Amino acid sequence: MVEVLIPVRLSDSIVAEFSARHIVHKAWEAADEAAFLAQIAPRISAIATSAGILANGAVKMIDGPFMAQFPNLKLVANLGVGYDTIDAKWAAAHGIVVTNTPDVLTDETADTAFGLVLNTVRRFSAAERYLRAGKWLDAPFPLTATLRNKTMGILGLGRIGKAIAKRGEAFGLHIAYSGRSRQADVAYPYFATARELAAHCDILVVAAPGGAETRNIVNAAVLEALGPNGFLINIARGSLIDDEALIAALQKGTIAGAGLDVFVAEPQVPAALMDMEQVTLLPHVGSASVETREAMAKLFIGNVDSFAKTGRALTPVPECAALAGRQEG
Ligand code: 8YV
Repeated sequence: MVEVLIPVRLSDSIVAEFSARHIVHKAWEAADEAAFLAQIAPRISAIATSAGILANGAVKMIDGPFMAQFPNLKLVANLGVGYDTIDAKWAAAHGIVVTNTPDVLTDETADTAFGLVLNTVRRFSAAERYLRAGKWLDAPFPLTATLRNKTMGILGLGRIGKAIAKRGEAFGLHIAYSGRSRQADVAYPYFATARELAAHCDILVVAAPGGAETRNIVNAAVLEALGPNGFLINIARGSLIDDEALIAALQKGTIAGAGLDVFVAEPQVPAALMDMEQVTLLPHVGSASVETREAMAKLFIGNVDSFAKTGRALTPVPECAALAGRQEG
């Protein structure tokens, strides 16, 4: 049993699971968060969090100053594979292991990405709106673009990127990729920059981690390179795309369309995107099936349980892998 701080509102079932085995402190319920944290700080050895949105619309950042409040903190467990709200480098440098929930959501998220690809290129949502509005009675829905003979460029060929590529291959798409470095065991053509990849492909799928390194990596120049027949799909984080540039590109026809599951200030979605027929918008549902969210919750809680029992976490993030290996078993 450990004392766990939960800074953001998590589902009742997850909080109940934690409470059954640990002492849980629900920071989101405190009227005065600072006073609440000051009172319990020395007792906290684990934080269980997610890229959760607070009541005021802000995202809870687990950064150095936040973690530094807890002198005995050893673990920050994240519900989700993306941990851009946690400063993992700072944590590793201060003996704190960060964990995430990889693998269990890979296929679900890749399915969602591919659903967005199909939906955006073939305009299925727009076609359904057309039918429901009774317009089919007047005329057939306009012909759309196709996936035939197209190239899908994947920006960020990690676990999820590779699963998207596999789906693309099954649909007969050519695959290319860009990322921090060329991968020795991958035969797809590699492009060193997002711009070069965009110039080479018809459908640019963003699947790289969020954070400072990738902020606005898809900018006006990348969209220009993608071109008037190109589609942009984002399944990663809103922060990777320069929103203003994207809206301008869609308005001017610099690109053909976009499929977006994530947004910079979600759940807020830029008003300009809302009325665009060439855009598919999803409310961050990449991993949101019952089974996958259960598997994520199990691994999330499992990391805290394992740490409490053995001193070792199950799935430390790469920044903390060496540190996790040195933890007392
Ligand atoms: C979740 C995600 O929506 O895993 C991620 O990084 O973005 C999603 O699976 C998020 O973690 C909130 O639970």
